[in-house]
Amino acid sequence: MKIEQYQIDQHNDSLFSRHNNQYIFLQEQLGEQGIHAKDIVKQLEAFQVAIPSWALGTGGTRFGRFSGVGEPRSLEEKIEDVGLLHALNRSSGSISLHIPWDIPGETQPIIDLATSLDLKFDAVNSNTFQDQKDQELSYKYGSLSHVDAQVRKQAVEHNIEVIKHGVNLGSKALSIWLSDGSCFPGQSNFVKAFQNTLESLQEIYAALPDDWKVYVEYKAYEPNFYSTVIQDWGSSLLFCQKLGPKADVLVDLGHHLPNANIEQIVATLMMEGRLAGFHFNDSKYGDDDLTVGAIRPYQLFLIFVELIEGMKRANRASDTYAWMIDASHNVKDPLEDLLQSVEAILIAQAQALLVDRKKLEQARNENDVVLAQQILQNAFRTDVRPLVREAMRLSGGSLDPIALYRHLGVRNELLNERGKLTVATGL
Ligand code: RM4
Ligand code: MN
Ligand code: MN
Repeated sequence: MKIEQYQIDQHNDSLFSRHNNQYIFLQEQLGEQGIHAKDIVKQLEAFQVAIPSWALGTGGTRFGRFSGVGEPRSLEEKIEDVGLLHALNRSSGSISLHIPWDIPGETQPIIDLATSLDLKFDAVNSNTFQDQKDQELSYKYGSLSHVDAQVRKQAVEHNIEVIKHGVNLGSKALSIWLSDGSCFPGQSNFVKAFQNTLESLQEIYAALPDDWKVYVEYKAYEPNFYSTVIQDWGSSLLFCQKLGPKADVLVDLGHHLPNANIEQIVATLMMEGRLAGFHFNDSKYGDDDLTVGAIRPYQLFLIFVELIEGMKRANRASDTYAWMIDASHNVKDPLEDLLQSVEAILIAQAQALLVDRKKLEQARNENDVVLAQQILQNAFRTDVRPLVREAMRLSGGSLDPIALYRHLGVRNELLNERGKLTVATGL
């Protein structure tokens, strides 16, 4: 299924006058504070968030999986789904593949399909957290950190294979998340596990093309529950520093211990120029992979305050970082969920762009704690949705993506095309 531009335009026509009133009102209000709504809209228009191929279907939990309907059955259908999202919001212009879940058959038709939908290929992800059919050695006790050099070799070769797939598609980065670690005290030698991992990563690093990067993702726990080899941003940064300038730290919002100050982590990584980008999601307890902004929108806003500050300081454009959603859906339609996530990211960004940096710095220097808090909360409490809608409208997207998705009966169409019991994920 494809959404045609005239369908978007027609729907927008019916919503325009209401939207425009709201937008003009906000533009005036912001103008009084010396903020140009149009500048913010421009920045929102430019912001693109990659969609992970594994989030296009229902994920499930370790207790079960309740299948959605009309889920994509192939890589082609996954790309088509991202095409639907991008047509609706014009902010989801790339797809991130997970190998071997998404091994492309013939490359050119895949590239042609993506190009026809205005999509690019984001970072490619390797997978050594599962054993694949016909795989010689098992990753039950680890992969890049394994005590057996043969297992490490197999895992390194897999990563190099993933780079090759990425090169063929035009990706520019390999994203590595290691599940390696231990479940019980005594099981693993921390130092040896680190050193084995470093050696393995060095071999992978050596296989990166010149214009490629490797993103090193950390995670505090799960599926290992006592220790994780790359447990936190510090370990990840340490690996990256030892590897070289092509390695940067990837922050997944759900990969911290409870109540970690993620915005401070972001500030520090950006100060060091070692932030690769993000896996956006939200969580109440752990790696819940919930819709972005569903639980802690203020935290998301504070993260964007640091991101914007850091990008300005480094004089780097937003498209030089890797922005991706990493979510899993159990009870929502995955496409609706992803639309909500992208919107939440743009809202947080728009709010953060409202922060008066000069005044904030002055309040800090004068130890005016009350004013500093007020400056942030004034921005956070502004309803910036008209700015986000305007950005989507101007770039050819929908003023209300979820309403249009429902109005067009997209899921029902997909059900008719693909059937009821389809499975998109490799988990
Ligand atoms: C992990 C991690 C990785 C993702 C897998 C599926 O928890 O977030 O980024 O590739 O899940
Ligand atoms: Mn992740
Ligand atoms: Mn995760």
